[in-house]
Amino acid sequence: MPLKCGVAQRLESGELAAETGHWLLEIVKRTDAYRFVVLLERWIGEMRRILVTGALGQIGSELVPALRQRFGDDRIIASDLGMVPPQGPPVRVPYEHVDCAQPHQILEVVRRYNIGTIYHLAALLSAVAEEKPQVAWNVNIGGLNNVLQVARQYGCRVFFPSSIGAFGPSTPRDRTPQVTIQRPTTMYGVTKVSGELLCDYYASRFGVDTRGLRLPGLISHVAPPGGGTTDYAVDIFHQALRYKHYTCFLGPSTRLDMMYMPDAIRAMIELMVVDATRLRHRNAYNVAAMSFTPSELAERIRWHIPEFTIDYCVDPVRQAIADSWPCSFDDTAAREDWGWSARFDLQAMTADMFAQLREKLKAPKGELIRRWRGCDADAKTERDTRVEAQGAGASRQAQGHGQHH
Ligand code: NAD
Ligand code: AKB
Repeated sequence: MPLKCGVAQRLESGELAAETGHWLLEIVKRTDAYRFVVLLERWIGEMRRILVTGALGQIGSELVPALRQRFGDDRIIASDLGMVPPQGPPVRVPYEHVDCAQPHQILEVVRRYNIGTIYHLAALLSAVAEEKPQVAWNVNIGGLNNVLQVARQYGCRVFFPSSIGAFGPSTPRDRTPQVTIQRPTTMYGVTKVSGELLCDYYASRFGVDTRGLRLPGLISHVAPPGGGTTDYAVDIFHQALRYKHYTCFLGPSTRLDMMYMPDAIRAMIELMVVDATRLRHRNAYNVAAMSFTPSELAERIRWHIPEFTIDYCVDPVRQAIADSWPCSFDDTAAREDWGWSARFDLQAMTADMFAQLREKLKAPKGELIRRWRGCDADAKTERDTRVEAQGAGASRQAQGHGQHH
């Protein structure tokens, strides 16, 4: 049975007052005993393992190796819908099947591995969520609620990835402030705002250490995106290398906030290790890196592939989603509170994407897939099966919609 944490937080939130009596709480808080509890708890927390849900997705495929590098292989438990653990040489990450819609599965893994921190990535992205709003609600909010319940019970810290999708058409679109109007018009956005609020609620009501980021669209070369509105900014690189041409499903002047994956991964880990007293906003911090339109990205791609061409076949569903999202974030709060600063702008990201993808094209196929997944080839097959099971096949349908016209 793992040692139950969260004593300091439960003291802070007043939850323990009922159990201990207010007079005892006051004595503890006024003496070194309180400081001791906080330090002991931090130490215990650092010893406990880290669970990543939705670990086979675009973010998880890079977050898991980054966490492994920082905290050690055996401290990171990857989980996703796939039943089969990643195979192949070498299996360095423990892997578990965890469907976040099933509370007992989360509970069992948290208990068995003595989990102290959960990076909760499992979700349906914007385009898929619009195709399957009911499933999206169940996974994005039901799953988060289950994770928070277990976190409360076992004193786990929780990372929640919100998104530019948490905003809507009535939000200021340029330099979107940290605190502003949040009236999204998509199911994805509804689940992201609700998720931010739910995490805040668990922090203030039950003392769960929840933290979150509002991530822009992410560009990466390790794993493919999972069915979002910003996926074009990844697809375009692959098509540029293969065909020197891309048909974009968003219009040429659709400006969106974007970020390169290495910056996003660093932001997640930095936020989770910073001293909680520095955080004025928990759920969730705006983080920004770059902002561009498809035609500006195409222009930058021509620096590397001069003959590259782009045309447009707008997908009305994803265009409407993009038109309701911010063009750029104001991330002053993240900079001030925990020293956030992006390292990749459009120029640096484009150069690195081409360097990485060209390197991969040289690699033998098996090696390529292994690197692409960050662990092994079988995981990809497994993920594909699972994505279809989730109804995320709609993602591919949505992705293909614009590209094959
Ligand atoms: P993804 O679609 O690539 O991966 C999500 C993973 O969750 C998949 O591997 C899927 O199998 C898994 N999953 C789905 N339902 C599940 C369930 N019931 N139980 C367990 N696992 C389940 O998504 P991603 O891009 O890696 O995004 C991860 C998180 O970050 C999501 O919450 C997303 O909203 C958020 N986010 C992503 C971006 C981005 O551009 N990628 C931007 C902002 C926020
Ligand atoms: C999506 O487009 O759905 C995601 C996101 C920005 O949240 N990439």
